[in-house]
Amino acid sequence: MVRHPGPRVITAPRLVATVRRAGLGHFPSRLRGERLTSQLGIALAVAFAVCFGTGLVSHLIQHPPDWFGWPARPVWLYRATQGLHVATGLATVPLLGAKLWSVYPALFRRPPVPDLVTAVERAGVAVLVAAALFELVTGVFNIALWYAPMPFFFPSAHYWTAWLAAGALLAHIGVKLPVVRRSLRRAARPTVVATIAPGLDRRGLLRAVAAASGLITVATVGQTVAVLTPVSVLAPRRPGTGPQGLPVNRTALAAGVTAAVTSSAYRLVVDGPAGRTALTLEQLAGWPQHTSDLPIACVEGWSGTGRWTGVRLRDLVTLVGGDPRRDRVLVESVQVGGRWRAAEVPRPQVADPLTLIALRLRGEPLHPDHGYPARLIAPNLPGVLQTKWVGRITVRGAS
Ligand SMILES: Nc1nc2c(c(=O)[nH]1)N[C@H]1C(S)=C(S)[C@@H](COP(=O)(O)O)O[C@H]1N2
Ligand SMILES: [Mo]
Repeated sequence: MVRHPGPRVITAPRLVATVRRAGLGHFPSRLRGERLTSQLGIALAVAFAVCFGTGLVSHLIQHPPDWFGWPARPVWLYRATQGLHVATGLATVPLLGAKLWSVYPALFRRPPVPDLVTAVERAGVAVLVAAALFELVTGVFNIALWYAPMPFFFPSAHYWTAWLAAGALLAHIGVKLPVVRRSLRRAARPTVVATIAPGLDRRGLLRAVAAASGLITVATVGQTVAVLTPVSVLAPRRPGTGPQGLPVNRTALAAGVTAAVTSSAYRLVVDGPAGRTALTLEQLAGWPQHTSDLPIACVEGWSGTGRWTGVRLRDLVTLVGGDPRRDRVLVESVQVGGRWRAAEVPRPQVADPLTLIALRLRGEPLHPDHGYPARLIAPNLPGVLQTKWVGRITVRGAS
């Protein structure tokens, strides 16, 4: 018969001796242990997997390889995946902090590197920690639109470091799986420390970490979940704020387009297999107008729905002899230079009746910062592909 071990009573001298033997003199917390580290590790692995998967989706939509297709419906899918990406990333901050706290005394173990295998494993952990911190910090900088501390192109650095973190994480899980299994199988053995006033226990710590993650989520997720907007005090961008009730990342002033879009010489040039046409605003407004309720969902995690009215993109494609179901369509801004001045619209979105070259938002002409006089709005696309201040549409036969 297996006897359940009773509570282990540790008297003061014994505790001191144990601590000395373990070389943990400066790290007296009783909370640390394999079980705590394992539980935090599992939570982190789940959060990381969700964050990695949703981030990968966002990357693939923006840089689609041949095998990748992204549907136009449901219209809110990208809003959900990217909201989740940013929310899980932010919720990970306290988890990662607690995990690092739970294991950092190992850095002071003597001898520091007992053997080659341990050395390799530690190097992997160092890569994992550095990559994870890099992802969190750069992600937060990007949400804050603070690019000064990032002397690199954020999306590329964030993307490639994610692969580094994923590889290091898989290796780490491979190494630690037996420890995790062992520590979770064994029933927690209650430890009573006679001389130290009982403070926070392991469960309490886990609850505190969960509460911190929850608090961060509630304080930020209102940037995309409208009902939580009032309590999301840390959300940098919120639906309902900004001109015509939608946030703005790049203003017309910042993009340097004001003169071009207010000029009477403005034309929307549509170029396709059957030739080229240049439409005035009046001509565009004379076309059949359609209305779509669609969100702008930024890679930064914020999103908001607008009621957009304008001309169907597929009608313009047909106008110049293109096939909306097969051709490739490039939508360009009048902007000179700038990262997001042009985007190729994925095929499902080109053909979708909801996809518009929008002229109006909530019944009014577009605000200059929302892309006056015309912008692309399409279902289930990242904001970066929803080109504002559109000046040219190019339709190329499917290659
Ligand atoms: N021409 C142009 N279009 C652009 C951008 C830009 O910098 N230039 N920014 C994009 C980004 S990152 C987002 S999230 C959406 C935001 O649209 P909004 O400002 O109308 O909310 O516009 C997109 N369209
Ligand atoms: Mo964006």
